[in-house]
Amino acid sequence: MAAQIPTEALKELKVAEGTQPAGQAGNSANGHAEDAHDGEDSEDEAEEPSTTGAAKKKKKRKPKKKKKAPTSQTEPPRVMVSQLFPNKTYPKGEEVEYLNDNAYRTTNEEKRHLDNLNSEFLADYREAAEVHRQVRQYAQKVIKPGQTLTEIAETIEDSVRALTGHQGLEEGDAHIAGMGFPCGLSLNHCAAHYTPNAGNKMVLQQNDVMKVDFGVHVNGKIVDSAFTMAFEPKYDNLLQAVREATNAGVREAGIDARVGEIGGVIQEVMESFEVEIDGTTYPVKSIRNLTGHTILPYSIHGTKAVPIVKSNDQTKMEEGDVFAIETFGSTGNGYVRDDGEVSHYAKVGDVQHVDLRLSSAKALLNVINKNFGTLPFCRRYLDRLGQEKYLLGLNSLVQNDIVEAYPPLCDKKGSYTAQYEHTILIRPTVKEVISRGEDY
Ligand SMILES: [Co+2]
Repeated sequence: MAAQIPTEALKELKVAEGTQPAGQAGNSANGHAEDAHDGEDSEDEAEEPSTTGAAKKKKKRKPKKKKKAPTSQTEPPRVMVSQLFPNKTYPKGEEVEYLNDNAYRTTNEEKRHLDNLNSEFLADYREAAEVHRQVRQYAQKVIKPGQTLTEIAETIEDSVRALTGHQGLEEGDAHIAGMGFPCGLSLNHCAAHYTPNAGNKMVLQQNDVMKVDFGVHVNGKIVDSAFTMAFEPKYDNLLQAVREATNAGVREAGIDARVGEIGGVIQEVMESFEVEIDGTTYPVKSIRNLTGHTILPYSIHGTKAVPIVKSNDQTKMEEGDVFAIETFGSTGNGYVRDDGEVSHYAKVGDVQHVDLRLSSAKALLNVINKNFGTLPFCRRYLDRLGQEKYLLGLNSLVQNDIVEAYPPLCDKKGSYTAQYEHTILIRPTVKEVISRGEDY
C-alpha cells in the first residue's frame, strides 16, 4: 500500500524532477538484482524432483529438501499454510548479508542473540509471506481479461483468509490473521488504492495494466507486496523498469542507508527505461509523490518514508526496521492526485476521544475497533460483516479524523503506471527480503 508525500513536504525535500541520463549504475545494478534473485530461488523455494533412473527404482526415497514444498496446496488455495509447514518451519525470504561497516553482524554473537530473541516475530512474518506468495502465484495463473474486478479481488481475499485459517467473520478473528489491507486492483493511469466497492461491474480488459497490491498479516506482522499484470507485450518495458527499480531499492536498503540516496538510485534505474506504446515512445518516470514506508505492528504506514526520486532526506534505516520498498513508474506526469470514489480506510492510531454525536458513527466505530483495529479495510469488508447504510457514519468518522480515507491515486488520464513492492526486515544479522518469490 503506497504512502504519499504532501506537496509542501515534496518542495522542502527538493526532489529531482525530470529524467536522468541512462547511467551505468542502473545497468550494473540490474545485473546484481537478477543474480541475487536467481540464487535465492534455487536455494529456498525451488523443488527439484529428482528423476534419475536409480531414484525411480527405489520404492521410497528421502525427499531431497528438508522443507516440504507447498505441492499439496489446492487450487484454488484453501489449505492453511500452517498445515503445509508444521512446527512453524516456514520458508525464509531472501537473506542478504550486510556489507562494509556492518559485515561483522553476520557472525557477531550479540547480534545473533538479538536475532534469536525475535524468532516468533520472524515465524509470523515468514508465514504471512508464504501466504502472500502462494496466493499471488495462483492469482497470476488464473486472472484473465473478461473477469470482473470484484471477482478478482474476492479470488485473492478468499484465498488469503483460507491460507491463514481466519475468515474474519467473528469479532476479533481478523485481528489474529488475514488481510493486512484490502486487495488493490488499480488500472492504467490509476497507480494505487483502487478496489471495487459493492455493485462495481468493471471488467478487466486485454489492454489494461493492473497493479495488484495486497497485504497479509499474522498477529499484526504485515507483509506488503505488489506486482503488475499486463496481457499485451507492448507494456513489457514499463513493467521491467519498475521491477528493476524496486530491486535496486531493495538492494540499496540496509543499516545506516540514507533514504534520500536510495531514492536517487531507484530513480536512476527507473528513468533509464523508455517504453513504446501504440507508436509513441514515452520516458518511464518515477512517480515523485509516492514512497515506500516503514511498517509497524498492525500499522501499515510507519514514520519513515523511502522516496523513489533523489531527495535530501537524510533519514537512516536502522536495525529492527521493517520497510516496504515500493516503486511506481509512469508514462504520464510522474505525479498522482486523489481521483474518484474512496474504497480504502484505516482507523488512525493515536486518536484521542471524540464525542460522536451521530449514533451510526458510534456503532460503526465499534465494528471497526472489534474487527480491524488500525488495519486498513475497505467498504466490501463492512458489507461482508453485514453492515448496511454505513456511509454517513463512515464519512463522519473521516470528518472527525478518527478514520483516514485513502482515495485512489491517479496520474493523468491516458497514461499507464506500474508498481512492484517487497517487504524487507532489517534484522540484526542480515537483511531479509521476506516477500521474495520465484515470480518477482
Ligand atoms: Co506499501
